[in-house]
Amino acid sequence: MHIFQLPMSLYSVKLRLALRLKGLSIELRDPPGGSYRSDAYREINPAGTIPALIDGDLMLTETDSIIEYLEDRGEGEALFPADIRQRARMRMLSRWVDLRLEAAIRSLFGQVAPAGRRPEVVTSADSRIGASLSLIEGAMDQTGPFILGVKPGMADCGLAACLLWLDAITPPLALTARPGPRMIRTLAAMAEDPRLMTELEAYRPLVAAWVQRTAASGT
Ligand SMILES: N[C@@H](CCC(=O)N[C@@H](CS)C(=O)NCC(=O)O)C(=O)O
Repeated sequence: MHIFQLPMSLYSVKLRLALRLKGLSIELRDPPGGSYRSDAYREINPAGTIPALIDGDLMLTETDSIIEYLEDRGEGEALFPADIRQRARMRMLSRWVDLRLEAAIRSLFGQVAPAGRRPEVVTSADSRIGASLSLIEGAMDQTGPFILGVKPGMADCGLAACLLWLDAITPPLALTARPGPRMIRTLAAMAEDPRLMTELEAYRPLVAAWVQRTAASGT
């Protein structure tokens, strides 16, 4: 079994966080040709996104599908609660993180370089980020510290990756959206989890360097 992924990719770090939490060591490979845009990678994964998991003749994309496959194999630490209603909520929250929060954050990647920046795009995304953070915050476990209670799960992996990116792009774009008290509590709990911190502290400088380089560029 192996995973095609790239060090800088947000969804790749989400999967790497899940692997760390599960305690699974699966070989990580760059896509052939070094890019998800290569023809060789398209032949393996017609969707062209990373990450992708290869297990024999099984090719899986979509980070949550990969995490759920590993979960269903029953290996490593569980990233879902036992109760089926809570499991469903874990999926719902993970989709909110991906489809709302991550999408709004991603829409700002092209705005980090000052030259092409459009203030109305930044303002609109900032407001969508704020709305997504509030939506997720309102559905989080009241006592936490993680999204659905005392253990970090699939949705926490996506949230950690998104909040790291949000933190990095906030200064150059002067964003106003901020995590609320439950998410701040989650960040504090993540900072005390060596499995998460090992991955996040390796990732943070990559993102910071990209933001610094891009914000200083003329394009
Ligand atoms: N819904 C996908 C999104 C994955 C995704 O967008 N990955 C980015 C890199 S972080 C990518 O492959 N972008 C290339 C593209 O969309 O063509 C997932 O959950 O895995």
